[in-house]
Parts: sequence; C-alpha cells; structure tokens
Amino acid sequence: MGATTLITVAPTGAEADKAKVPQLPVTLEELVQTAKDCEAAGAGVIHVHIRDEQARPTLDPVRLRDTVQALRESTGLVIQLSTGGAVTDSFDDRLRVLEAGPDACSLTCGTVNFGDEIFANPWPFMADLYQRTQELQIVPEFELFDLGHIAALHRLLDAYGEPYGGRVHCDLVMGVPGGMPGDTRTLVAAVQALPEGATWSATGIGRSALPVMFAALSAGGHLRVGMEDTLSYAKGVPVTSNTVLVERAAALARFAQRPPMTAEEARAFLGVRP
Ligand code: KMH
Ligand code: ZN
Repeated sequence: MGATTLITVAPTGAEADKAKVPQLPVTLEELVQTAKDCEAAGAGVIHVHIRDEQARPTLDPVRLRDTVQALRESTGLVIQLSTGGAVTDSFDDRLRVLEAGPDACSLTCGTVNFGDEIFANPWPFMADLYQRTQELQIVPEFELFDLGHIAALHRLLDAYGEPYGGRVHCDLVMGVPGGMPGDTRTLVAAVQALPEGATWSATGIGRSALPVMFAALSAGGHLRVGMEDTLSYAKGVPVTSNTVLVERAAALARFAQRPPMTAEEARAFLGVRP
C-alpha cells in the first residue's frame, strides 16, 4: 500500500449554536447519518462531542454510551470521544468520558486561551487522563493548540511511557484565538518539535482551514476537518454539511497522491483494540 491520509471528521464541537447553524448535527440520528455519510466520503475517524435535548453541549454518561454504541452499530469509523468537552466542563466529568467505552479519545496537552475563555488542561489532569487511557486500552490523540503543548507531550511520554496502540499520534489545532496561528511556518515549527516517530494531523480553525490543510498535505501530515473547526467552506460561503468538508479533504488527499485511509485501515494505523 502506498502512502495514505487519515481523515478525521469533527462534526459538532461544543461551541457552535444549532439555532444559528441548523446543519450542525446535534441529535443522535443526525450524528449517525453524518458519520455514515462522512465514512463513505473518506473519513476514518470521528471526533465526537454530544449535545442534550436543547442542543447544549453535555458529557452525560448515558448519552455518551448510547452514542458510542449507535456509532459502532452503524459505521466502522474509529470512535474518538472528546475529553475536552466545553470550557465549562469539570475535570471529573471529562475523565468520566472514558467510561463510555470509545476506541480513542482526545487528550489536550496544556492550557490555552480560547477566545475570551480558558481551556484548562493542567498537568495533574493530563497525567490522570493519560494513565486512564493506558489502563482502559483507549488510543489517545494528543491535541496540540500551542508550541508549549509539545513540551508537555514530551514530559508526559517521559513520565508514563508509550500510549495504548503503540503510536504517538497528534493533532495540531491551529488558528484558535489564543493558540498557535494557522500558517505554514508555525506548522513546520510544530512538526519539527514532535517526538521522534510521531504521526500527526492538522486542522485550521475558521479561515485557516484551507491553508492548514494544504500545509499539512505538503508536509506529509494527516487531516482533520469538520463543523467543529470551521463553518465556512470558502470566503462568504457557509458550510452546508460535514460531508462536503470530508469530500474536499479526500479530493485534495487524492490529488496529493495520498488517498484517504478506509476506516479499517485507520483502526490498524492507530492500533485500536480489537
Ligand atoms: N471544545 C473545546 C473547549 C477536544 O475536543 O478535546 C475543546 C475541544 C478539544 O474541543
Ligand atoms: Zn473537540
């Protein structure tokens, strides 16, 4: 098999307002349909945030478990639950996410200004979360919003050893107001600082989505796209669905001679438990 591209879709997030963005998948039915469509379009991983009956972000354990089960029954996608949640979620609730039995989870490697708010990830929380992923055989994806987060990732690996799955896989989240900018020179600096042998994807928030996607493909990285990260398809053109974002990423990956991994290939690549 030649080189391929892992495409992660992040369809919902915790921030966008369903009342303003009706296409945002917030119900279980909408999420499952989105997952199926995005898998068919070339996604291998789904990064999941869920919403309650009023479309507000929630980490309700029963709802999370039902979501994991429904996604497992209807797709082959690697199910990566967000442990970032919303900026208002408690550390205990964020740790409890792992009990819903996902294949994988996000693990943010440090605190960052997040617009006008703070996304808190102090060392003791990161360390607890990381050790829980090892115990529960959940593949962590290290979310890096800033260059300093890469130093914290090195510290985590030095302190607690390799992740479940055997691969250090990171996601550069670029262009958050308060985090690292979404441009090529920052992406190159981040990639150079990663641990030896690490693999990585990148996503650009808002208007940095396309520049980051091109930079990531040219630097040999993988891609994350979705309505969690951008609500614009192009300047002045709102996103109509997550599927169109995955379709565009898949087309660019094919163009770069690195076609999308299937969900099955993504499972093997990340070392997801059978
Ligand atoms: N919603 C953000 C505060 C993650 O999913 O792990 C955090 C976030 C990161 O989305
Ligand atoms: Zn997220």
